[in-house]
Amino acid sequence: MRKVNIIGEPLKNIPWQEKPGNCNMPVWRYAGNPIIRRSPVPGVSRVFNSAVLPYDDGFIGVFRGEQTDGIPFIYLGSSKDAVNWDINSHKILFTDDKGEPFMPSYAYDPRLVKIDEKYYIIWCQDAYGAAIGMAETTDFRTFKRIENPFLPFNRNAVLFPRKVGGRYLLLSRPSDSGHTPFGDIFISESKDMEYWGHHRHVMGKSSNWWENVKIGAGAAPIETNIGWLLLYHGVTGTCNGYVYSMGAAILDKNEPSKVIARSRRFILTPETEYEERGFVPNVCFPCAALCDSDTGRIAIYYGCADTCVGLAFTTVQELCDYIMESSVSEPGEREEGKK
Ligand code: BMA
Repeated sequence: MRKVNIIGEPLKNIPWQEKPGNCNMPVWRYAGNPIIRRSPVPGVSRVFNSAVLPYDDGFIGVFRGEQTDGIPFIYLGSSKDAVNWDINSHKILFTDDKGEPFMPSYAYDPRLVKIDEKYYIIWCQDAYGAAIGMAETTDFRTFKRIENPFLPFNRNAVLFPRKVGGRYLLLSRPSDSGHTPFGDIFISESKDMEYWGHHRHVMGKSSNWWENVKIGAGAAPIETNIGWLLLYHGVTGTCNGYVYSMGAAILDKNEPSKVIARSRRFILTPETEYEERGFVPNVCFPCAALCDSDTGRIAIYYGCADTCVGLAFTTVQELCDYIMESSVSEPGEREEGKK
């Protein structure tokens, strides 16, 4: 198999555990999971689909917190080791560009991406229907909302960590206002992070049974020498409801609407008690990944059963080998995605 490297910064203090000898999957769980359990702060009953990044000499994160009135918001958290987290008991105060409070009525499934010296939070909120919200910060003290990129209905948006061809890139998943029984991943471009266009189809639900209902982008794509490594969720339907597994694909480096390879098999599926049992059973929902370019290690953060946060590990080589071994292309995937 071809040698695969992460293109990016080293991260010496990435959390890590070696793969257990009895594991035959490319992704393995942290033995101390879940890393965030129920009711971590007063007023919040569950923290799950959440995103983290290195910051100063430790880590910072944005956490989906389900308040005790059932409404989700985004909370800030920090950690020295990316495993043990202190989560603020106040939700993040978003402002408009004059510094006045500008809060959505709810906010969930945040992603966190650093581009140059700015950090962007991207989430789902109400804007006359389920839509994508966005804010920027440089210091994690003030959080300025920027224009919502799209009309409703849309969810699961995540930025690429750098411009490609001089444009910011955003993956998203057009949806409906409910539990969306369909959904493909699209990519859009912007010169200024305000006006978005050149929308292209990246990939859709597939003929693989574990992802035959809908898919949605998870972590910010990871740059490698062979393309962008995308972690996403794939959903199937059962007589007891949806099951969310994790999938992975490699997108073309310069034209990421083209899929180079896509794993036919899931990389992680609900198996443990904290993934199979909770507020919504059978959900593994990735929202972030830390990576170390020196060792190729990747630490994946994922929501478990809409109840808690799990951590899992892989290496870029092992995951890309797994993707390429079983790669399938659905019709049109290798194309630009323009009609
Ligand atoms: C999706 C989103 C996620 C959630 C998942 C499973 O539609 O709302 O936040 O984890 O459903 O309930």
